[in-house]
Amino acid sequence: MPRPDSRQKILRLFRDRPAAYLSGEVLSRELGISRTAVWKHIRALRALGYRIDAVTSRGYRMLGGPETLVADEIRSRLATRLVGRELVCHDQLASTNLTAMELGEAGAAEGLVVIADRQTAGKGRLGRSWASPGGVNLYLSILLRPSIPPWEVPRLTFVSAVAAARALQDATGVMVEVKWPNDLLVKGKKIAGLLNEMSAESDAVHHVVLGIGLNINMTAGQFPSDLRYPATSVLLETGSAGSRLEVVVALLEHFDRLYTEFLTTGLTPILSSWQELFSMRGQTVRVESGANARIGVIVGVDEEGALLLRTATGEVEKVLAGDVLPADL
Ligand code: BT5
Repeated sequence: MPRPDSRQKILRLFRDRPAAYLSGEVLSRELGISRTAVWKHIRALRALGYRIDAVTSRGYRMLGGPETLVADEIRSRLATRLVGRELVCHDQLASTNLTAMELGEAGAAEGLVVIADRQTAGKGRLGRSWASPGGVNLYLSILLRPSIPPWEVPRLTFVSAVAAARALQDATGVMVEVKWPNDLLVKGKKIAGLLNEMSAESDAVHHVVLGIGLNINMTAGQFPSDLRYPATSVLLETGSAGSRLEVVVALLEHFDRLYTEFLTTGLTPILSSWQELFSMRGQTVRVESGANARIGVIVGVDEEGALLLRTATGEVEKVLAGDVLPADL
């Protein structure tokens, strides 16, 4: 079983001899472990995003550490109309949604993107929390000022879900499914969560913040032990590190196009893309909405994005908000 402290020693040896090749033999002698164990550590470090070159007969060479997200670098890659024209990256925030809501209150422009390397109080829905360790995942929020009534704001979740699904597919090859209303899943495990928040009066929206959390290089040990739902990351699904930079660029570009489409044509085309990623029809589930829980079979999603559930009475109920859980939970 490879030990993490050996990993630290390997990193130190690479740091002491930048650009040099270190043979498997030297590493195994310095660490007092077998060459197979050295290789396992190299594989584990690569999985964490370290770029390590291996050349037969010469050994290993460190090319660079895990990516840091830098605002200028992201912006220079973006060809968006609106989203990310203003973009800030922080090492640490309590929650990107909280910061984006505050900036929205202070008058920041539509399209502002707030990114954090780690969150100390990452938010899920309904007061739940979002595990947000540093260096591995994407935590970002997009500030929008759409001219739509407050009751249509939940529709924007479909825009971010489709954008995030396409970004994961393009940048990492991971194919996702959507779970109503705000999750992306890979083989039934949650890889991303979405959280909309808004500031509005009874019939006018001041601003909306769409929060997107994508698990890119999170390892099994970094997930909380009390997850409501099984979870995964790109690393766990593919065995290799995903590029946060490539995912964020793809995400903002897809989002920019889909949001423009939403404003000009409405929800229909986006919802039909979303429906193609939705495979829960026919499943018997338990839907919790506040204190209210009902069991039923998923019939589909209507044209406004409400979940249609056939309950034991045979009636089809329309659910506007809630959590979908396996029926036996
Ligand atoms: C969500 O809530 O899925 C919305 C998550 C939104 C996170 C983003 S990150 C950027 C932005 N800034 C924020 O502060 N938030 C947004 P919900 O459906 O309530 O799911 C939360 C539940 O998912 C928790 O109660 C855990 O059981 C589980 N969970 C927590 N962290 C997770 C993670 N990293 N991956 C998968 N599941 C997680």
